Amino acid sequence: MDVFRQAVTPPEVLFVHAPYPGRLKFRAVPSSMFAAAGPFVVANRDRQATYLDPGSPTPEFYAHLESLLATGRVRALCISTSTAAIEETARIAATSSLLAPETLVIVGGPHENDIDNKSANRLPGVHLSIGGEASSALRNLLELYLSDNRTAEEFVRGLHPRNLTEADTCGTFTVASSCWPAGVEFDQGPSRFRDPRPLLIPENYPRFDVFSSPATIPLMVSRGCSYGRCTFCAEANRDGSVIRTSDYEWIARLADRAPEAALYFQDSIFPAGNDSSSELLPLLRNLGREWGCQVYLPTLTERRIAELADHGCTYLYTGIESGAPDVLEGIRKPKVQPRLVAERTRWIAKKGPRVGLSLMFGSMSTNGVVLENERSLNLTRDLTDAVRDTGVRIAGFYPNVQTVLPGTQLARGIAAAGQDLDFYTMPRAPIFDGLEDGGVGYNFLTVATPSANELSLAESIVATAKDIQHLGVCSW
Ligand code: B12
Repeated sequence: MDVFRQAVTPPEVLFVHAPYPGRLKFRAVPSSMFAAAGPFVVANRDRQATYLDPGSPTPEFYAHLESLLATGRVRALCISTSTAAIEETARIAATSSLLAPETLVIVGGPHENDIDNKSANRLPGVHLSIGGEASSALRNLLELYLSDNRTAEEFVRGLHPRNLTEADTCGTFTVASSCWPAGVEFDQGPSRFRDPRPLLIPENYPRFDVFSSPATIPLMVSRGCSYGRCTFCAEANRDGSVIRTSDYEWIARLADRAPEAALYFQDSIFPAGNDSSSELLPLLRNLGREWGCQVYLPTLTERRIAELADHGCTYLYTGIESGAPDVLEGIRKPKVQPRLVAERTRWIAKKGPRVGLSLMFGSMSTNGVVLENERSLNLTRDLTDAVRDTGVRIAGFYPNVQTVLPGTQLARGIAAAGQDLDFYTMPRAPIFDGLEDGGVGYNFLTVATPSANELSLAESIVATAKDIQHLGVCSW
């Protein structure tokens, strides 16, 4: 595990985690970018590669970026972006082509994974974009480019898809080039880099205030989502689920790097199963740290809760979304019924871990019809009261507004219903700025011109969210 350092002086290869243009509630470690950069950075220790993770698109960030690019010393700029940050990505790429036209600009990350219309074909100044299991392709592209004397423009014009298969790439990924009409898909066999252990770690870990520890190490032991049916999430469409079955020893080494840190497993659903019980949990208990993970309530039995708590788990995070059965049905999470949520939180209450509960307001059916109404809002309020009545220790309720993301059933359904969503312009609904996943992107107010009813529903959502949130939000 190498330390990945933040950029102070201009590096040869600069990684940037594109900033979120709303009020970002969680900062953490930009783990997508760390995963993408790992193979290149570790195999090229003699080359200078550093990163920027500004969090928000502040003037200071852009001034720093400009000062690095203007030196002409940055040969490649690699941007990791979510869909929410896509306009900032466009700005970063445009800044680079203005100040450093010879710099190669590559884009990747969650947006590129899920979008059909690839970034290199849409954003001026982006030479290449890579989606999917991108890290080996990124390493090879960077190595090819850095060992070449041509400018970025010449390199990209001379690049042919077959150059990528000649190199030592692995995994399933897409590459799009500003010089090719569309993205090309590659399946280079099993990826060596699907192993969730990190190759790179940050200089410092942030604090996550659901834990009393001064720092928290975010990590994953699986890829993909084992439930994978929610209409609003694209994770099911990715790699499926891979679990390290026999080797968790790296977690102890990772924990040694930050002796006071808690551990937070940010897997979509923390994996259960024999190797988790016989290997991972004992290892975590032996570490003696606070730790937490994300769970899916319908599969969380009383025995499993006891097992997690007995092995030192102090925090469980889960999405309970709504108290209305028709909303739960419409987003394809029908099992997360209020009765089940109350039962499971009662079980958790008996064992002691704290819970973080995510709510999703303003849900739409897959053809874009708004399912939320005053009645469903009241049911959600009742649900949160029922949870409180169980006596479970609540770290926070996290209210979100449902945001349409590329690659989801929701996005496909809305497109099939005739609504054109362009995931390169992010509409704003400032009324939702205070929510977790809030004012940026397509939601029921921004997919089409909202009706008077929808505007008043938005106000009721904000009022309900404020009521529920009274316990305060914890943050990284
Ligand atoms: C940890 C996490 C965070 C962290 C770190 C962000 C990050 N992406 O690194 C924090 C807390 C900051 C965060 C914030 C947000 N997040 Co988040 N987050 C995650 C989470 C749980 C894990 C990410 C991860 O490490 N995955 C594992 C790695 C290995 O996979 P990967 O991310 O796909 O990365 C691979 C490729 O994308 C590629 N790649 C990544 N970067 C780059 C860069 C280049 C140049 C290249 C070529 C390739 C490349 O290589 C990697 C290895 O193959 C994912 C869900 C998930 N399970 O993935 C959501 C997820 C990425 N987040 C999501 C969202 C919506 C957000 C927020 C908008 C929420 C909000 N409103 O605040 C913000 C956006 C912040 C921002 N600046 O844009 C969505 C993104 C969907 C989308 N299409 O954009 C996801 C997918 C959750 C979901 N299913 O909805 N998040």
